[in-house]
Amino acid sequence: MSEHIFINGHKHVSHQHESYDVDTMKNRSKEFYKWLNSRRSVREYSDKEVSKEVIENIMMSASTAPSGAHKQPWTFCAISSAEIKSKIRAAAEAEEKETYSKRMSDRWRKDLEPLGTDDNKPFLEIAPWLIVVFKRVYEHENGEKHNNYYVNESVGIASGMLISAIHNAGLVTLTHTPSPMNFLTKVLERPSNERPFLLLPVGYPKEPIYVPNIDRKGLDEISVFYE
Ligand code: IYR
Repeated sequence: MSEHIFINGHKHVSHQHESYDVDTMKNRSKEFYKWLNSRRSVREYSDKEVSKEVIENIMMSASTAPSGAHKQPWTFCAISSAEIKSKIRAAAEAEEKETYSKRMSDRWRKDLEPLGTDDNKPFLEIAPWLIVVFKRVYEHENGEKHNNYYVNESVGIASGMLISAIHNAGLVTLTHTPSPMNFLTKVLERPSNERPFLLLPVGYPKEPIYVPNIDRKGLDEISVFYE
């Protein structure tokens, strides 16, 4: 049995934390940054299969995220069914058609132009898996509704970890945000306490794959030090 103590009557278990010497820490942090910086959003996919076990591991990695009062207010729906993927594609494209033709400002359309996005979303059928992240706004407990805490923050962090886990598995994804997204609640028959948050295709990139030639902001643009 693991070593434990009680704090205010609540069990706390001993935690094994790994620390490093300064040089190792510098090296690890640099290597981790380089590895994360090699991730790119990919819009064109191969239909090559991805094992369900990999998807399960990826979702369990995301679910290690910190969350408000440890409520873990998320549900990850993993879809490989061709029938459901094509329903999602049809509904997403219908919304995106409206978005690109009517809802977007000229400025928004212009900002997206270098990224080459449009209302056509073939990846929703071609990628072997779609993961739809739902946020759980409240829970039902003894017939009562109890709101979860910091739901957007918690699910945003979990989604970031999901994207990193996909990258770690050697797969690619894209944060697709069809708007409005409520069609996903219907297609996936989710309960009323769940709201769609993000849709991520997961798979191998089409080969060869080309991505927009973008730069990421430098340290001086993203940070301020107070020493
Ligand atoms: N949701 C649309 C439009 C879109 C919006 C932004 I901001 C992007 O960075 C990319 C796309 C779509 O998924 O095409």
